[in-house]
This record gives sequence, C-alpha cells and structure tokens, in this order.
Amino acid sequence: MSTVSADLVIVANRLPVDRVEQADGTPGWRTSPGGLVTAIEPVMRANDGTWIGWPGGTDADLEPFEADGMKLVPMSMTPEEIEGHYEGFSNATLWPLYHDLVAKPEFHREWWDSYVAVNRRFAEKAAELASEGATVWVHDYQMQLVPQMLRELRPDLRIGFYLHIPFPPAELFQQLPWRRQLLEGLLGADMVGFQLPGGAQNFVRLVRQRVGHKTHRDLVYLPDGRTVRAAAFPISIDAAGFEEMARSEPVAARAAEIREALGNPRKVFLGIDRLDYTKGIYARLRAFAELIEDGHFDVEDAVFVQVAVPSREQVEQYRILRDEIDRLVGRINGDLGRIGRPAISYLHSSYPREEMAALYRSADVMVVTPYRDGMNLVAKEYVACRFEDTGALVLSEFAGAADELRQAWLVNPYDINGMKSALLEAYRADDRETRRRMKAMRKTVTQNDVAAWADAFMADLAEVPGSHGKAVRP
Ligand code: GDG
Repeated sequence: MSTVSADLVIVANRLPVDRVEQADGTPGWRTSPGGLVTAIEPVMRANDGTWIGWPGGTDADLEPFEADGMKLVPMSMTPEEIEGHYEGFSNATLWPLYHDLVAKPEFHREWWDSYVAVNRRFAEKAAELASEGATVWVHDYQMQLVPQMLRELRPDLRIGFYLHIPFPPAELFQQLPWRRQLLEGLLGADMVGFQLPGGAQNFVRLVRQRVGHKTHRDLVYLPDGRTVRAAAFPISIDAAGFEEMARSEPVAARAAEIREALGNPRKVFLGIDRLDYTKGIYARLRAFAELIEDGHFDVEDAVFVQVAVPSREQVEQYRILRDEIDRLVGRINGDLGRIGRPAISYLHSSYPREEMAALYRSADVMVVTPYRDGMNLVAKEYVACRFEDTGALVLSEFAGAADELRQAWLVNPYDINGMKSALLEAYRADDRETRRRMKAMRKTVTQNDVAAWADAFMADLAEVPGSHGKAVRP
C-alpha cells in the first residue's frame, strides 16, 4: 500500500482498532469504541483517508490493512520504545506536567530520545503516504514533534494538530527541559487545536516568550512567512448514537437489572473513569462515604457504583493509585457496608458500550470530579443518555466540559466539604430542578456533537492563510 497515496492522513499514537481473536482462532480487528473514531470516520471516508498508528503490543512490522472500510497503517513499537516513548515520556513526563502536576513529572533524557525517535518514524511514514498537497491531521501529546518533522520532509502538506489534553500555563510548561523543541514541533502545523481557549492562549504566550516569534491574538507569524493559528475546538461525542442506544429495549432492561442487583436503592451514584490519578476518584469516594458517616443517608438509600477502567498499568504511579483505591474501597465497605449492601460497588474492568449506556441510564447522580481534564466525554455521554431529562450531574470546574455544561452541580475537587455539599444537593434535588438543568445541558450536547467538532476543525484548517496544501472536504 505504500505506493498508494492519500489525500488525508491521520497520525495518532494508537490505531482506531483493537486486536481480537475471531471465532476460528485467527487474529482479527475490531473498531475501538472511542469518540475519536466516531468523529474521524466520516472525514476519513469522504476523503479516502489513511490512519497511521500503533496497534498495541510489540509485534514486528504488520502490513497495512483495511478495517471497517478504513485504511490503517500499523506502526510497530519495540519494548524499549514502549517504555521510553509511551510509558515514559508520554505518560510519566507529559501527562502529569500537562495536568497541573497532579503527580510529579519525571524528566529522563533517554525517554526524550525515544520520544524523538518514535515521532520521527511516524513523521516519515506520513511523509511517505501523503499525496501532493494532502492534509495530515496529527493527534495528541504523544506526537507533538511530528508537525515540524513532517513539514521539513514535505513542505507541500497542510498540517493540523489537535491536543486532547489541557495545554498548561507557562509557569508549569517552563519546567520541561525540552520546552523549546516541543513548541517548535507544534509550530510545524498550520493550525494547532486545543480543547479550550485557555490552552490556545497558553500556547501563543509561550511561543512569544520562549521562541520569540511575533504573535497577534490567535496567530503566530514565523520568520519564513508562514502563519500558525492556535484555536479552541471543544471535542464532543456522537450524542444521537448514545441517545439511541440508551433508548433501546435491551439497554432499558439491563438498566433495570442493574438497579435490581444493587438492591433497588433510592439513588444510584455513578463514576466511570480510566483508573487515572487526574480523575479524582479517591476524593469523591471519601466525600460519599463521609455523607453516610455523617448520617445524611444510609447504604439502603444510596450506593456508589465506581467503574475504574484499567489503564497504563505498567506506569508506577498508576499501580500506586490502584492500591490506594483498593484499600479505600475496602475500608469504606468494611466500615459502612451491611450484608449484601456495600456502600461502594467497585468494578475494575472495561465494558462494552451498551453496558456503559445501561449504567448511565441506571444512575441518578453522575459524579465526574477530575483535578484537571481536557474535556471529559463521560460527562457528555451521561447527558446524552438522559433522554427523559432526569438525573443530576456533579462536575468538576476543572474539566473542560464545565465550560459548556454550566447547569451541572459544579465543584472544586480539592474541596472535600464543597463536594459533599454538592453530592448532597444533587441527591436531594427535586424533579423540577434536575429537569431544568438536564434539559439545558442536553440542548448543548446535542447541538455540539462530535461531527460538528471534526467539521469545524477541518473547515478552519482549510482556511489558514499561507498554507500550501489543497483543501480537504470536511
Ligand atoms: C482524553 C482526555 C478528553 C471508558 N471506559 C470504557 C469506555 N470508556 C470511554 C468513555 C469515553 C472515553 O472512554 C473516555 O474519555 P474521557 O474524555 O472521559 O477521558 P480520557 O480517556 O482521559 O480522554 C479527555 C478525551 O481524550 C477526548 O479528547 O475528553 O479530557 O483526557 O468515551 O465512554 N468505553 C467502553 N468501555 C469502557 O469500559 N466501551
């Protein structure tokens, strides 16, 4: 396939498919259920796109293949690269640094070397596959050097970059020994997209201070005459798809079954997160437990279902967190539970999308309390599934989603007493109040779905002045 060229190339750390074993025992591929795939699939189809990414694992070079009509180009990663680029620099340096130093970022020169090497390999592959004047859309913090490397190889391309996580303020970013290289890496793009305007402003300010380029509002002027635009494109979900799933008969039946299995408590609280220290799982469970201890409600009245999806299990901080949560849940249930009535129903597992929809449908209070989060799709998915305008959302002010979902019970996740009050208010809120809030939030989520996000990004990318490539249809 390397002789075939593409008018649209997506570059991301991961491919949009998961490896699965088929009925006959041979390996096959299944489209992974994330929002990103739903978002990009229509753009890929309209433009006969090609997606470059790592399929997971350490298999040596796999051949390009098609899955669900998408052209996929798997990039292999050696165990050393997984350790240095993925677990190391991406997830133990950049991830905590970009999330307000919730954990301490580690700086290791070998990790950086590995990050550079992997970015170069991805850039070279994109350069090989992109047709003359093609558009290349690079995704997320694992790939921040790709735009510049790619531009050096292929000045004819139109390059867009989108960061899914927050872009930190200068005061934090400054710590990074390779701060200038990363900024220059991103400046290889014609447009750099962020979740929120604050991220775009942080970026422009850093470029002015650290790289010394002229800037005006959302534009950076490079010495070679190019312009780079930095702008916000808040990501969203396939809202109609989630609503349809939530309305379906099997999901309704499953939601009823879940409540039954929980002992039909008056209220079901729900948290769904990757098991990540940015998500604030520990503090929220403590807040809930204290409400029971303080006598506001009982384990017969309310149960907290916490789904913690296994994530980055090779990274030390994630193992420590898992142990901490295990211990906390054990202690809370030991102290407060009764036979057949744990205070917290804790699930360390991932589930199919239908099960997620059933959980959203079964929950009266959705609790999303990250210390920092680029957007948080779980909050939007809950809203999309509440087609009867019922249910309360307790949402951290520090999730990107809080910018749009103003009618949630907004909380500061560092303030345990404040969280307790919000959880209690959401628990006690009457139907009129929850309905008013949910209705407004549903309007926001349905009107700004993920297709609108991808369209807006592609349309703006096509219009950045000074770009050499030809436009791609959104
Ligand atoms: C990053 C940014 C930003 C979770 N467990 C299962 C499952 N999920 C799905 C959810 C949701 C997605 O994964 C998680 O997205 P979030 O936005 O909540 O969080 P991150 O993974 O940290 O995502 C974030 C996002 O990128 C997009 O730009 O919003 O801020 O950190 O869609 O439903 N899906 C299935 N089974 C699970 O067990 N099927």
